[in-house]
This record gives sequence, structure tokens and C-alpha cells, in this order.
Amino acid sequence: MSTDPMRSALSLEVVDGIAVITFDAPAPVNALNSRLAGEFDAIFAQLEGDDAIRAAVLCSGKADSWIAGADIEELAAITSAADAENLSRSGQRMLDRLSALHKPVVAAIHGACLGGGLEVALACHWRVLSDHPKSVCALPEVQLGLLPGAGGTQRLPRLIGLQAALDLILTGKTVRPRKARTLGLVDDLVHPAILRAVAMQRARELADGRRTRVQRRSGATELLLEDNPVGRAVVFRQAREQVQKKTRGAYPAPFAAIEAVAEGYANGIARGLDAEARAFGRLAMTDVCRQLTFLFFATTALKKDSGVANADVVARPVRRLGIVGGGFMGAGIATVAVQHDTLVRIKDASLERITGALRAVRAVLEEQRRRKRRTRLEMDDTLARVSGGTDLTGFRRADLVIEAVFEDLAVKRGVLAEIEAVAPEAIFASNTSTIPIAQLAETAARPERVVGMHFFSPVHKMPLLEVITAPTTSDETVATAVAYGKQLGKTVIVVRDGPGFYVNRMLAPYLNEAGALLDDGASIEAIDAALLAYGFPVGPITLLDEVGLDIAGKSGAIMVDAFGDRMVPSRTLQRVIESGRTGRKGGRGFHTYDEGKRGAPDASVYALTPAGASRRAFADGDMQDRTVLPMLNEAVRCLEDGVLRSPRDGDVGAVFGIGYPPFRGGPFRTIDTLGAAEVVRRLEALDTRFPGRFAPAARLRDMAARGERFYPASGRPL
Ligand code: 3H9
Repeated sequence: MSTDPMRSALSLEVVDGIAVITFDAPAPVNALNSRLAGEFDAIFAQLEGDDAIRAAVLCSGKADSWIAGADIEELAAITSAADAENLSRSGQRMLDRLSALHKPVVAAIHGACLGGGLEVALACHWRVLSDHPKSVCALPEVQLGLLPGAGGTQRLPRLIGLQAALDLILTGKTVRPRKARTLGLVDDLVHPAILRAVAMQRARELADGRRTRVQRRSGATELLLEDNPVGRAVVFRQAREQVQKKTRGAYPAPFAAIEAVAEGYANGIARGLDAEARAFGRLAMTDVCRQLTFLFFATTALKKDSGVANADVVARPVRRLGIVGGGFMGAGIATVAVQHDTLVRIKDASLERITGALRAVRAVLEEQRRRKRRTRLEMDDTLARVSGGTDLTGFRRADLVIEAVFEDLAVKRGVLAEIEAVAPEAIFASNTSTIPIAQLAETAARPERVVGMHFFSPVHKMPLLEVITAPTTSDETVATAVAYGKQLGKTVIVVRDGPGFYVNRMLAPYLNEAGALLDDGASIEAIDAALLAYGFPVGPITLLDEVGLDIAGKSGAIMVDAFGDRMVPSRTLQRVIESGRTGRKGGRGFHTYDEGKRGAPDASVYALTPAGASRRAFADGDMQDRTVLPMLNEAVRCLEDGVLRSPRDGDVGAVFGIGYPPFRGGPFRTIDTLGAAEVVRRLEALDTRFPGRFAPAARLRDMAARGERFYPASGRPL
């Protein structure tokens, strides 16, 4: 591939009357930018004007992606709604022209077909998709705070039906090849090796009239509901309700998308396109869009981050993984590892525990098979990669060993000594969430090979991995842990060793303050509701029950030892733990549980709070400030202490680790939005009311005094 940034992205060759158009931008992926509009126009003119051309096939010149959508860099640089709207309109015009060509164009899709890329495919007259795991279709615009702006809100419902289209447009969810075929999103599914040949064949058939383009497929029930205005009104109402329930109104894009789709049905495609373009312009200027775009840039940057400053350090390949401890976390790590081609051996104390771990791995894979994410054969192949036993058989050749045993320093040191004796070459990672890696490494024979890999639970669902470096950890060890984390599909941040590392440390004052609100007489429902309204996926009191109150108590004690008064747990939490409640796992916490299912808040815990049984009302804003501001403050202290390398890591860690509201960008972005001076002012006011817990971090005070921010006020954030 040429790297000349000015070379053409599109090329055309004619083979037996079929124009093969190859899209190969001078960039890592094919993205649609304004420079391309002219190139597309020239190609369309050639197709229309050249009588030797009967039909065309549109392919990608990239190995593993087709078209990744509009150029997000270009979108992020737009500074007015009018410019964004114009961009959408020119995209619409270009695809209208493609769709109206008298000669059929077949999309030959292999790899990512996303956003504007899928909109291009929708404007083509036939779609052939390669049946390959890399081939994914989606309209991820809502995940950037936008809506499909090149006709997607109009063409998709007309192709696959209203409900199926709304499902894709409103969630941005990824559709895999088989599902794409079932939905009618694509017309043919073929092996990548014959993609081009089949696409050429279809182009010939369409040109000869031996095949006509499929207009629309839907089931009878769908048609009943969707083909009349009353039925559609029901669908739109349900969609709005669902979006409201899921997002609590924090994200404007899905609502705007529903309106654009509805407009197209009510008043025709031209009006629908107009609504789409206007909404695109408006949304592109929202803060939500800016924050979500920042998260895209931040996660993309992390994909390229090796975790160490020295560019010459090479990560060791991890083909064999040993896991000590087949409990919930150990089995979770094994599940993800086998799915990413690693051979895994689990060691635990009893065969029952090994059986339990293997069963847990199988359960996740079975679920994927049920959802048609993998075939039975693939599942069996994947399962064959994991085995276990009560001794260290199979560990000698491990490249990496992860321990996930009981949170106790002596126990973990024992495991480390055993592994060092059996597998001297292996890197040793601890999946601890609290124990400092430096303390663990103190007794190691090869401390340079000891590192922390803090996975989040459940491992197969949570996207974040914290890699923790002790002063003795070598660059090669860090780079290996980071590279392996990425291989497992995780977003990886590297943090320096310290109590609670980053995520649990910034979470601690938040959870403590939720407990302090209970001390003061707030109700469980009110606290949780206030933080749900802030944008967290679960409220802090429910989160405590999920984490386990005993675990929260143990890590709380470590935090107090390390950071003193500002981390002292609430009296309520202490007393609830003393009363023997452990949260969901024990069937009793701040809520009642019935066979693991969470019931209502358990009012009997109020008797354990200093305020007693009577509860009083608190303003949502007060509860949000009391819980969130100390979390932001602690994040800044993590940066001050060098636990975090950058605000970027802190923002990504909070969003992916604890579900900090993505539309706020992360703790550091929230501080920038509020202004450091305002954060300091509010913290100081709280510190006057509750001395000792809210003193602003020195760095925040400095930034407030100098009017500084963590990120530039305009332009590209990173
Ligand atoms: C849209 O389409 C709006 C339309 O409806 C309306 C139009 C009018 N733009 O992630 P990677 C770069 S909104 C610009 O490391 P991977 C990326 O920054 C768009 N650049 O690779 C990186 O650059 P660099 C909707 C893009 O293999 C390089 O490509 N589309 C774009 O892990 C490699 O990326 C999306 O939201 C882009 N659209 O994953 C798709 N995409 O090397 C967003 C990628 O210089 N993209 N780059 O740092 C993705 O999901 C993934 O990047 C993809 C590849 C799956 C494509």
C-alpha cells in the first residue's frame, strides 16, 4: 500500500464489462471524507458514461476492513452545526447518486462495514458479505453521539423493516455475518476466498436482468405492525420509551434518530433525509458528541500504547497460560483466554473446584453457541484449550501465570514461590484488587517478572484491564501483560502500584460517601436514584451489595491505612458488615434477595445507621456532589501521585472500569466541564460541612488558581 497521503483512494479497472472499484485510502482504514466526494463523482460519471461498463463491484483494498464510516477526525474538527449538516447533505447526495445509477453496483464486503460504510453498502444494489469473524456491520453513530447521516435512517428501515432497523440504529450494535444475512442486511454470505468472484457474478446477473434487486423482506407479523401508521406509531412510542429507560434522557442522538425515521415514514424520504441532516448538524455540536468522540480517540490511542516508554521493548508472546485459583475470577480469565487462542491450564486445591471452573468456562461458551455466536464445533475446539488439575502439571511451559487465589499476601507469596520453582521463565501476574504488587514481589526470586493484572468482574463482559507495575517490574514484563490484555480484547491502562491501584481507589470515597449519606438519614432508593440520574449504570448502594460487603470492608480497611481520614468508611457500612450481611452472594445486604434475585431495599438496615429508622429527603444535586466530587478529587490525587500516567487513562479507566457516565467523558473531562475553580469551590464548601473528607487535591487548587484544564479547550482532545 502506498503511503502518499495525496494519492487517490478510489481506483477502477474494467474486467469483462464489470467495473471493479477498489477503495484503498492512504490511511489505516477506509473512511469517508470530503476529499472523497470528488473522487466518487468522477467514478460515477465514468460508470454512467462508459458503454463498455455494464455493472460494478465495490471492494476494499484493505486486508481486514471495508469502510469504517465517516472520517471521525474530520467530524471532530467541525465547529458549526451548519458545516456538520452540509457534510451530511453531501453524503446523502453522493449515496443518492450511487443508488440512482442505471448500472447495478454490488458491494463486496469483507471486514468492518460501519456507519457511513454501511450506508454506502445500503445504497448499492446488491450486497455480498464474507463469512468471516472480521466482517461486522453496524451503525455505531449513536455511540459517538450522532445519528447515521448519509441516508441510513431512511434506507435501513426500508430494507430490513422498521423494528430491526431501529434496533441497529438506536444501539449501534454489531451484526455478525450470519445475522446480517438473516436480517436481510446482505443478500449473499460467502467464503472470503470467493467474495470477489461471487460479487462479479451477481453484477453480471443484475446487468443481464437474470436477477433483480431485493427490495425488502419482513415477516408477516412485522408487516402487520409496520405497514400502517397506527402500528408504526406503536413501534415509535415503544422505541422512545425504551431509549428513555435505558439512557434516562442523557443521550439526545437516539431520540433524534427515531424522529428522522418517523419523518421519513410520515412525509416521504426527502423530508426524512432533511430531518436526518438537520439532526446530524445539531448533534455534532453537542457536548455528548464531543465526550464520546474523545473516548473513541482515547481508546484508539490506548490500542497503540505498549505500556512502556522504551519503543525497543518487545512483548513476549503468550501462548500458554497458567491460572492458579479456579474461582469466579480464575474461571473468568480462563474463559476469555481460550477464546483468544491461548492454551490454559488451571490449578486449584480440589478436583471439585477444577470441575466448577471448567463448568463455568463451558457455560459462557454454551451461551454464545445458543446466541449463534459460535458453532458447536467451534465451541468444542475452544473448550479443548482448557484443562486443569490439583498440581502444577502443565505449568512448566507457561509463558504467563496469573494467580487468582484468596486475597491474602502470605497465600499469594506461597503461590509465587511455587510457580518460580516450576516455571522459571514465566511472567507472574497477580489478579489482586488490593494487595500492593511491590509487597508481593519482595519475596520473589525474579521480581522483575512480577506484575499486577487487575481484571474486572465478570471478566468476559468487563472491558477494562489495569496492569500494575511495581518499581521492580521490568519493561518487558509490563509490555507482555499489556499486549496480552489487548489480545484478550481488553482496553488496558497501566497504573503504578499503590493501595487500590486506580479504579478501586477512586471508587472508595464515592462508596464511602454513599454510606455516609445513609448515616445521615438518606434512603437507599434516593441515593441510588440520584446517582442513576447522574448517569451511573447502577447506584452505589446496589453496587456495594454486588461487590460484597465483606470485600468492601476489607478493601476499605486497606484504604484507611494508606490514606487516613478521608477514606474512613461510614458507620453504617461498618455496622452492616458486623451484622453479618454480605450483599447479594449471602442473600442479604442493603436489599433483600430471593434466590439471588434482588428485591426491595431492606428497611431493617436503617436500624443500624446512626440516623435510625427515620429517613429524610436530600436534594439529588447534594447527593451527587457528595459522592462524585470526592471521586473526581481522588482521581486527581492518583495523577498527582503518579499512579495514573495521564488524565486520558483516568477517564478511560473510570468509564470502562466502573461505568462512569460516558457522556461526561470521565472524571477529568468532568472537571474540565465544570472548571477546576468550581470543583474546588464545591469541595471546600463540603469540607466545611464535613471536615476531613473533601479537602481539594493540591493539583486541583493549582489548576483553579491558574485557570488550567486537563485537555485543550478546543480542537482534537488528544
Ligand atoms: C459516521 O459514519 C457518520 C455517517 O453516518 C454520516 C456521514 C455523513 N475515521 O481502531 P483501530 C483510524 S460516524 C477516522 O486502531 P482496529 C483510527 O483512528 C463513524 N479514523 O483499528 C486509527 O488511526 P491511527 C462511524 C478512523 O482494527 C486507525 O484507523 N464509524 C476511523 O482495532 C486504526 O484504528 C465508527 O464509529 C474513522 N471512522 O479497529 C467506526 N476508524 O492508526 C470507528 C478507524 O492513526 N472505528 N480510524 O491512530 C472502529 O470501530 C475501529 O477503528 C475499526 C478498526 C473497527 C474500524
